[in-house]
Amino acid sequence: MKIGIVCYLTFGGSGVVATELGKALADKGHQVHFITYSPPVRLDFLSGNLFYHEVSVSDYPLFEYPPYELVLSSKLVDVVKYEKLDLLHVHYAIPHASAAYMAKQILASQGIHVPFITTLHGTDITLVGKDPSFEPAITFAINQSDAVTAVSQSLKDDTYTNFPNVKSEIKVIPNFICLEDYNFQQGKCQKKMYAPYGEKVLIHVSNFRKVKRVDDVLRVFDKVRKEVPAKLILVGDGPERGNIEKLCRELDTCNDIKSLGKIVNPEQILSIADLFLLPSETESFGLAALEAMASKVPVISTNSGGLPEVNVNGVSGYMSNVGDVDDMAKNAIHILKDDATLNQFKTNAFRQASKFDIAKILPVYEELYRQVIEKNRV
Ligand code: GMT
Repeated sequence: MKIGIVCYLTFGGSGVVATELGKALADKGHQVHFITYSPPVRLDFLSGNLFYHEVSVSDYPLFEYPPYELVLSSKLVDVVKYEKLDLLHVHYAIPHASAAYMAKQILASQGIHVPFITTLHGTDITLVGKDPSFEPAITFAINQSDAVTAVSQSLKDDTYTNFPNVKSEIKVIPNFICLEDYNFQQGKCQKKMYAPYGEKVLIHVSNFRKVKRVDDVLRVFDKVRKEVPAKLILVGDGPERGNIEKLCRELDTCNDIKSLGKIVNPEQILSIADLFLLPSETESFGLAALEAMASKVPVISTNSGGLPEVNVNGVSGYMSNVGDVDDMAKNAIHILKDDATLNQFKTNAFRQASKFDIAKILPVYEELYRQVIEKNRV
């Protein structure tokens, strides 16, 4: 198949899922064309089957807000036509689904019929998309999609709740990891750099937005280190960074925290961690938690959104109510305080992650692509 993928190029989240999916499809012999405004961060190579098409946005001074959606539509028309794509798969509804719809209409007016699939990822539905100013456009674009997928059952339910006029059937296809990529031996020397006296290593990876509640990460860590010698590694960057630096001074924890900033492939640093903290307000799925589990790192998370579909309470980690830092700290201490318990949770976390191996999820996408292309032919 010849597939066009539209996504954001961001660290974490939808951009990573889209890129890893594209790479895996190319590996299986499909031709994959990424159509974005800059190369996606995890698109670290372009094999014979992988292509990248840049969407250039005009900075004409009249445009206070450059019309990205229009240039994206035009680029989609161009790529579909000249690369003879069978299908477009857009990740994150805003504005990718409406751009794909417009491209589809323009192409239809020229006698070219290309279907598009929209994958809903989370904040496009639960935060940004909930804004009433987006509602009619998102509802329309979802309803016009030839197929719609959501990364969890929770996100599917949220879509029908937040967008009551969405009539499309939404298929749940969970996020995935390539388990083989996480086969790092724990680097003892590297671990010693962060935890020289054998302290336990806690880790948090996110885009440091408010929804991630990174302040709770620090509060949990502060309680844990009073019971178990521990260090905290923060990976990622974003708007909350300044507040977090202030809070670590207030809590007097800065000496035990290392901030590494953005890391394209977190597998290596995850491999030296003992526990992952994800106290988010909401997560449609929690790909960062799954990546941790694939690295044999148990997860302390909240129980909101799709997290219970990923983290199994008492097995791969624990879940608490949003903001309940006492409960999170209590659970973290339980996991960390003796090595036998920690090793059991590590084994369980990996076993749970293996249910989301790409080898299981990729065929589901391929089958959906085939069905949509077939339906478009008749
Ligand atoms: O908030 C983020 O991490 C980014 C966002 C995105 O769409 O790029 O992430 C959402 O999509 C991820 C991939 O499907 C999910 O794993 C995240 O849970 C989800 N984030 C939220 O729902 C807050």
